[in-house]
Amino acid sequence: MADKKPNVIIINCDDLGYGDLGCYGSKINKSVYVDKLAENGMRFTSFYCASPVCSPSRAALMTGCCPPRIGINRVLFPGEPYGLNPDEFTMPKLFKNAGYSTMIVGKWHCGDQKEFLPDKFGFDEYFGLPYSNDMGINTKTVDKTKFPPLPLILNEQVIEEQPDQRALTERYVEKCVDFIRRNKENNFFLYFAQMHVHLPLYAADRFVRESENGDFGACVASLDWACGAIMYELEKLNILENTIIMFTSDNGSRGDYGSSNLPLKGNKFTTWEGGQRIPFIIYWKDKIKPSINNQMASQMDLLPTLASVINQDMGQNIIDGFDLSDMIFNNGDTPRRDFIYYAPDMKLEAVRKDNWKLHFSKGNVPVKLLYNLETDISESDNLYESYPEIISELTEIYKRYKTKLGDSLSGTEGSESRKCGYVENPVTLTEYDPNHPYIIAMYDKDDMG
Ligand SMILES: [Ca+2]
Repeated sequence: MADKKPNVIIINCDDLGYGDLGCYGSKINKSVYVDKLAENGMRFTSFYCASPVCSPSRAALMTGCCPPRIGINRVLFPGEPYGLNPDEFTMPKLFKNAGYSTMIVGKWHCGDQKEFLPDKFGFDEYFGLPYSNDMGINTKTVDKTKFPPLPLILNEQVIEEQPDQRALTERYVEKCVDFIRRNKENNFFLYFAQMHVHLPLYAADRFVRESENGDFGACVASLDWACGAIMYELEKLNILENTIIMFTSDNGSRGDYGSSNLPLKGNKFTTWEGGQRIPFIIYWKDKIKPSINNQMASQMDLLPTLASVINQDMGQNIIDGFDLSDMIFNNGDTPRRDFIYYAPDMKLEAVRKDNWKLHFSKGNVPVKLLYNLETDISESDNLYESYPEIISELTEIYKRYKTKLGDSLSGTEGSESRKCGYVENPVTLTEYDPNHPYIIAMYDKDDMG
C-alpha cells in the first residue's frame, strides 16, 4: 500500500445525548449505520466535549483549547461582534498545511461576521448554517432584527434564507458526497456538523413516518442515514481503508423532546455528566481495533491526535488537548488524567481526575459533591465526607486551572487566556424583507434551545 496520509471525516451532531443511539443503549431510536460504525470501530464511554453548549464546544474542537483559553465562553447569536479569533490555530489549518482539501458542511457557530466565517480558519469550502437552526424566524419570533431570516451559506455567500429544514440533511449529504468524489484522488478533511438533533426537530417525511420516538427519533434516523450514505460512498469509491471517521456530538441532550442522556445525570447547559459526556466513535478500517474504550478523553484531544497521525506541526499556541494516538493505536493509557468542567459564561464548576469528580458549584450555588464515576456513573452517591485527600488533590487541580484559564464565579482572569475575535459595527447576514419569496416564511415549530 502506498504511504498515503489518511482522509479525515468528523461528523459532529448537535445536542445528541449519551443515551440517544442504539450503540449507547437507546431502545427507541433507530441508528443502524452509526451502530455498525461503533461495532467496527472504537466506541468511547468516557469522552467529553469541552462545554455543555454549542459555540464554546465547537470552538474547542477546532482549536484543541478549553473555551476560556480562546475567549469563547457562551453561545453566539446572530449579528454579534464576537467570534473565534482568526489567529488561533485550527484543525482545518492543520490539514491545509498538509496539502488537504477541506470542507465544512453544516453548523459553524464560531462567529457570523465575515471575519469569522470558516474560510478564515482553513476551510476551502462551506455549505451550511452559520449558527443554530432555531435562530431564524418562527411563529413566535417578535424581533426580526434580532432573529433575522435563517441564512444558508455556500462558501461566503448567503444563497438562501429560511430554507426548508426538512430537506436540509439531504442537501448536506449531497454536498458531502460531491466533495468526497471531487477529492477522491487527494487527501481531504470533511467536517460534517449535523443540524440534528437540535430544536426545532425537522426531518424528512420518511423518517417521521417510521419513527417510534416522534420527531426526535426521526431526526436520529435522519442523521443516521446521513452517516450510512457517506460510508456507502467511501466504500464505493474504494477509499474507506484510507479514511478515518469520527462520530460525536457537541454537547449532551436536553433530556426532553424524546432525548436522553441515561444513565447519566443532568443535560445540556449543565456540568453534570449528561451535559458533557457524549458519544464518540472512531473508525479506521484495519487500523483501529473494534473495541470499547472506557478511558477518559476529550474533543480537545482530537487536534493533537490528528496532528500526530498525519505527522504535521500544530503551531506555537498553548492548547489543552493531548495526543491520544498511543491509546488508540497501541492500546496505551490515556494521556488525559484530568478534565475541567466550565458551565456557560466561564463558570468553573467541577473537575475530574481519573475516576473522581468534584463539584464546586451548581447554578451559582457553592456545593460539596464528590463522586466516583467508575462505580457511580449517575453521580448519585456523594462521598465528599469520606475522602479528604482526594478532595485536596482535586482542589489543587481546580486552582491551577482557575489561575491559568479564569473563572467568573470568583472573578478570576485567566493568566493564559487569549482574546476572542471582535469587530466594530457587526451586521447580521440577512435582513427581513416582506417582499422576499421565502420558501418557509415562518417555521411552524417554535421550539428553541
Ligand atoms: Ca449543541
